[in-house]
Amino acid sequence: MITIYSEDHRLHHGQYELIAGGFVPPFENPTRLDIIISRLKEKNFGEIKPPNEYGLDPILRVHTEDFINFLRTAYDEWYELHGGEKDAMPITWPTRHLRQVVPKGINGKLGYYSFDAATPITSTTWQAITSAVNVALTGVDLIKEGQRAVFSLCRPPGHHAAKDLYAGYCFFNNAAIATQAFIDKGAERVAILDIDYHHGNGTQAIFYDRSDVLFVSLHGDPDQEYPYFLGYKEEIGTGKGEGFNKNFPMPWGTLWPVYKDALDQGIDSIQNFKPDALVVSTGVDTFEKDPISKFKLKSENYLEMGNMIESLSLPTLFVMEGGYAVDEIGINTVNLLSGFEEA
Ligand code: Q9C
Ligand code: ZN
Repeated sequence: MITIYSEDHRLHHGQYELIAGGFVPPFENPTRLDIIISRLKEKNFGEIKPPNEYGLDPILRVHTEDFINFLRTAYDEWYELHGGEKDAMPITWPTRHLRQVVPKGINGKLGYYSFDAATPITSTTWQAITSAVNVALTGVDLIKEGQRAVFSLCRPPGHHAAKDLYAGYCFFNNAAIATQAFIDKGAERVAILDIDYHHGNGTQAIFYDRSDVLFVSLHGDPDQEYPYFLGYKEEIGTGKGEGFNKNFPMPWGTLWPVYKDALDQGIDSIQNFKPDALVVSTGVDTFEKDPISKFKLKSENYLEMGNMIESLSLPTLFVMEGGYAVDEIGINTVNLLSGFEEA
């Protein structure tokens, strides 16, 4: 399987995220991809290629122009107000009983366009997030050219980002942009299987009223787990999209047998949808030793997971999302891809 990868991911490296009442160095950091790349090489997994350049047009198919412009200029506006010592971070959000206005100043805009304080914007975040999109889109093109499967190894991740909202370490929704690109290049239907530990709230929101994209997500129950305010079972889509959104929330402590049963059901619904392509939002934060997550999957379970995904016999684009147990992130990610290849 070909991997698409750009060193530009390093340009997003925040100083802090807020977690459990304190600021700590971000769990989402460049080391994650270093470990995955070294495992891919160790296993001789396949060619590693740089991305092509696609510009902003494919991003505009998913995100709003004002949001894109905000992300492009946010750090400079922050710098003007606060100087360069700290990364740009919101601390106030337009929740209930407040207005959804776009304030002119950067502090207000950071709150308007985000929903957490885990997602710092640095002076070079923009270069990293546009390169991550290029990594995802290059995967789409390789599949259009006939590859059965491609691994788009991007960071920062994307599935928490909605059309005009960032958070959860995510800015542009790489998987959603890739999905829309498949459709714009001729696919009638595309399925997204989101196996990151956290609910893909951004991806769900982007495609919620659409019947040409089936979104299936397996994740920690939002009653307990981030992002808390989306990802419940009863969210099935709206309007024409009714029936094309499927959530499988599972409790803390979930082990492989329960997870596998949900994955079987998710795979069945993808099969019935008869898509032209599959995008896998690939998180390995379901791993038992993940430092911020509470499922209990083991390294060998990812082999079986890849095997099960392959059984759909679909052109498949793996787009990297989360996974923070850096010691095993390479083993688990490459197990997933090997399970697919060796099926
Ligand atoms: N205790 C991804 O995996 N912090 N994002 C949650 C909950 C944010 C995870 C804290 C987690 C975001 C792509
Ligand atoms: Zn996650």
